[in-house]
Amino acid sequence: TAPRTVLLTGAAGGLGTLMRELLPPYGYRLRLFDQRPIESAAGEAEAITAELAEKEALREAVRGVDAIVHLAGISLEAPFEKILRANIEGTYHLYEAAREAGVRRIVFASSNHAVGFTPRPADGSGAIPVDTPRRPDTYYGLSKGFGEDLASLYWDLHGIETVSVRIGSCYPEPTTVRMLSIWLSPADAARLLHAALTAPDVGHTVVYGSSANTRLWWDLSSARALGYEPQDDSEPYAAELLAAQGALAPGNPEHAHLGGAFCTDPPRWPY
Ligand code: NAI
Ligand code: 15L
Repeated sequence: TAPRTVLLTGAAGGLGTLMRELLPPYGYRLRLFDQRPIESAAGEAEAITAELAEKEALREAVRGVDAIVHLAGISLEAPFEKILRANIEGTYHLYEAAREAGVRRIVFASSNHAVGFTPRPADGSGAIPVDTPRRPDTYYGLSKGFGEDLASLYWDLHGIETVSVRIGSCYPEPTTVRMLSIWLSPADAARLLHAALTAPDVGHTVVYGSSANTRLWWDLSSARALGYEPQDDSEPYAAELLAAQGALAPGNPEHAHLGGAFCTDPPRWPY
């Protein structure tokens, strides 16, 4: 049975806004948390405006929820001190609040950038396994590896279950050639979060988060084992993106790794 009330952190962000639309049809009532002020809509529980550093607000936010979807944090590269505060300390404060309140299940928005320096495999090979060694491409990616290890610790020590989802690129449409391989459609994101919230006995499970893309670079089997059945594929966008941008060039450092241009100094977005 689906958890009823779910705390959605990062609810004001891009993914949070999409999930506010797409998760309630699965039966969830969302409590919203973000440092940016937002108002809860009809059918949603309250919206809490606070930073992850505010422990009292976090305690209030987790009280009585059945599960947490943790999206809040800095979502691109930033100075280490900012990543430390928002993503590393912030995720720690969230897990501590969850432990104190007895919350049993968290879905953590990890990222492909936790393993971003992994060499780019052949399109469609699905070659990158979920237990590939961590190769963060940024302080941002490093913070996602920290979050995965924190989730592992809180499972082993405190019995709090987490699904860490290494999200590819979740936007309404893929906008780059790289995204053809790692795109997660918003509808598939909701399917995957629902599976991660409801699958039994996940302990700490790491999955990649993408649609069933023809050009997929990684292995979706641990996600499918949760009951996730992706319905979308980026391929209908391929011809137009390839015509406009060209194929990924092996000799180009922005194209050589899973993390794309996060792997250059300075990191670039979006390619
Ligand atoms: P976003 O930047 O649009 O949203 C993040 C939200 O978190 C913002 O509304 C921001 O105000 C809030 N936030 C940041 N620091 C906070 C703090 N210290 N306390 C409270 N709230 C804070 O990012 P997006 O794209 O919605 O991503 C959501 C999550 O998913 C992030 O953790 C990101 O790293 C992860 N992710 C997203 C991907 C994507 O394709 N959108 C890909 C891989 C990972
Ligand atoms: C991420 O982790 C970012 O949060 C998102 O904005 C995209 O840049 C995505 O990775 C990506 O790799 O395309």
